[in-house]
Amino acid sequence: MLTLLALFTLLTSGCSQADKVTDDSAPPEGDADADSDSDSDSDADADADSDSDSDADPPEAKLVLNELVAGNETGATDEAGQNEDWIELLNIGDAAAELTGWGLTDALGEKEPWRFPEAQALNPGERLLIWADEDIDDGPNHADFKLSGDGETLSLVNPDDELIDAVSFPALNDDQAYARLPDGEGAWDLSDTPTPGAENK
Ligand SMILES: [Ca+2]
Ligand SMILES: [Ca+2]
Ligand SMILES: [Ca+2]
Ligand SMILES: [Ca+2]
Repeated sequence: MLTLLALFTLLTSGCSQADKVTDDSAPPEGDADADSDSDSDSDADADADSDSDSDADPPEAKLVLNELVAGNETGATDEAGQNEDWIELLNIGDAAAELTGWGLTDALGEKEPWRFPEAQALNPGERLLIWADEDIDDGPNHADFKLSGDGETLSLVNPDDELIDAVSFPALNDDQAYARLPDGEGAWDLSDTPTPGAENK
């Protein structure tokens, strides 16, 4: 009985010593925890900062070229009922884009870009179709150039003539589109499903 008690005491003290050892080693761990806590705190702060930064950033418009068709045979028709080449613009930013003074060209640096003739804005997520038909009298959004089915380079410039976006498209079949996939942010690729004024697919 005594032996058992002694053993029990020994075990108990052993346990409590082990606990103590753990407890003793706990402070550094605690420090490490405190460090990692403060790290994660600073991470959280950094996250919060970047969040608040993005919150603090003024909303910005971001216009991109999003899709084009260079040989429209059976697709969308313009105000004159004609199948024409078209270019789709998309605002992937979080503020409205004022288009006054912006321009499109298929001959950057060689001739003055075609300018959007009327004050118009593009809200976030909104699209605008520009007809590339040289029929500037068909309506406001008719560029003074066409798109070559053999491929060429289309450029979007801002009012300061800074290049904002450009795409060099390959030879396209009739009614074949060249489009950002996924819509808005993706790389350009061929598409047999033109989506004028709608999300690319
Ligand atoms: Ca064409
Ligand atoms: Ca036309
Ligand atoms: Ca052209
Ligand atoms: Ca589209």
